[in-house]
Amino acid sequence: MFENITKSLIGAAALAVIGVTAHAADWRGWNIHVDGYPNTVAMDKFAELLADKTGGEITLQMFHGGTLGSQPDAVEQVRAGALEIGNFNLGPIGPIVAEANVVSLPFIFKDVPHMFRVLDSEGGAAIAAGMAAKGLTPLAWYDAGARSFYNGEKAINTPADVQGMKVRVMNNDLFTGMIAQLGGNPSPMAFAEVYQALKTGVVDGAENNWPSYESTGHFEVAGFYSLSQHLIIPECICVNTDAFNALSPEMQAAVSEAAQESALLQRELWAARELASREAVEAGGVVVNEIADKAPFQDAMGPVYEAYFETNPDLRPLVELIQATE
Ligand code: BDP
Repeated sequence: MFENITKSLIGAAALAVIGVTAHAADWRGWNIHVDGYPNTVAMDKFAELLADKTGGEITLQMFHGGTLGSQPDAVEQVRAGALEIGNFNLGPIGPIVAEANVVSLPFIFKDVPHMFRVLDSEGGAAIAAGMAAKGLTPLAWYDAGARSFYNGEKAINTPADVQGMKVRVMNNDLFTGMIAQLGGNPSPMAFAEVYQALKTGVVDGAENNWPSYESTGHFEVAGFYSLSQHLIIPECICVNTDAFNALSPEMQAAVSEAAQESALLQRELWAARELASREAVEAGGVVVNEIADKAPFQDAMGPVYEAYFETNPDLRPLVELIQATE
């Protein structure tokens, strides 16, 4: 028996040694969303494709539901290499990467196809380079639709309706500025805390896309959804820059390919989930309000843009490039 144990220990040690040499990496990944959410399914697919395309040399263990911490914390963990992979919204990355913050300027994109055209061109390359330089290399872009306002009290039709309202936003000065310009009181808060905050009246409202409004149950406690569509922000599969740069060119190509394929799947799932989530919340009694004239919301954003240009004078051409992109 002792001999058997010794043998198997030696076997395990030998395997471990082989494992170290055969394995390029064992990665860990962060995602904030619940099971069945498009991003969750697509990140699991990414893990599967990664193993396939690298012949098992790179494995990825995904941690969903934000179990490894809030998004701003996870962004720092990936930058520091404590985690290798994250599915991040570019909103919370903006405070770290000035170039990436352009996508968080309210109403910068006409619609989601416009956003992807920008990401696939020179503008996207500038954003990606800025991110890589700060430790977050984007491998592919996910769709996160458009974000709109919701609350438990009333439909929002004009900026005056936001007056005095306490509105939860993601962590980014552009978003606090946006709410302040509409006359509301911005409240930056972690995603996981928003449900309770809405329920207990710590905040009056929040803003998000259809799938997150539905999957979090926010619609149960904030039943007026008004289609302001003020933010269209992409998401990334991001990898720690050093971990990616340490790979051979072949491995890097395999990782990128896996991410691209995952993104194609995510975008397909996203389109279906947007419709399904809207239907589900409507069936749950949500009042959906189309805003007839969004111009007053857009016009109110002048000072948000000016503040951005003041801090980042060199990024004005990038903003203009995006606005000029058809
Ligand atoms: C969702 C994003 C997620 C954000 C969340 C939020 O997919 O990354 O953390 O919004 O509002 O739409 O915090």
